[in-house]
Amino acid sequence: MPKQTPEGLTRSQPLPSAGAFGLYVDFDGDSALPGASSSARFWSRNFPTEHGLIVNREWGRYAEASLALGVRMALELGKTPTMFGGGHGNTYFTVRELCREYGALNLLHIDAHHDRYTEPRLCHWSVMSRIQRDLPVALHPLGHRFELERAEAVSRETIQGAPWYVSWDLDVFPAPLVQSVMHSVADSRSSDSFLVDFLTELDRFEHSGNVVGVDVVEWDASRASAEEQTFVIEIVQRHLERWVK
Ligand SMILES: [Mn+2]
Repeated sequence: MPKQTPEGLTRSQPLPSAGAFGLYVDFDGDSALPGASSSARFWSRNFPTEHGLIVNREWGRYAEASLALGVRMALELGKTPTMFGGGHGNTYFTVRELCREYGALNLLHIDAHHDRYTEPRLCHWSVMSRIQRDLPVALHPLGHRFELERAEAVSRETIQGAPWYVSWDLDVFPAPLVQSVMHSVADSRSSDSFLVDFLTELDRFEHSGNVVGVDVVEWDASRASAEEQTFVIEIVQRHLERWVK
């Protein structure tokens, strides 16, 4: 077990979670994250699901439509679309499709970056602005700490009765916990106290049975050390088990 891993964060069984529909994204969109292509294999190996879809970069401009298709396939099977890998811009397409289904969403946005710059129209650093402008979504930031003064304003108001979507950018973790990201953001706390605070904050957002979509994005598994890979698997699994029934 990695030394940074706090007590109690142990791996039980890998997914499949019976309720998850895996969208394994071999498509980093605009994030230019080196090695994102091998991350799809990493995710599908470590988080296998009974039903799922690998979204290949060869699909080019159809990749985005295929994300919406994957969400639709998940809904038809009564499962929770769970997107692994790729750039954060892809979140726009899963969230948009889920809004069509549920009318509105509360979105828990876990990230070191706010992703609420207003330009360009849609990329991995403007995706949450775009979502907020186009879609009936309330954003709930968690872990944001980079250039907050440049973030488009957000309403923390929860949309009553709307289900939740969890979007988890793995660069929320400072090095040395997670380093294989495009733009790591330092944190003044030690790794241990960051984790304690982070897990406490995350625990405040428990909406059992009410999470209708999840993504885990912006990480290059192929560059990560074995220790970092283990950390990511354990912490992601621990929370997917709660969110995806
Ligand atoms: Mn992000």
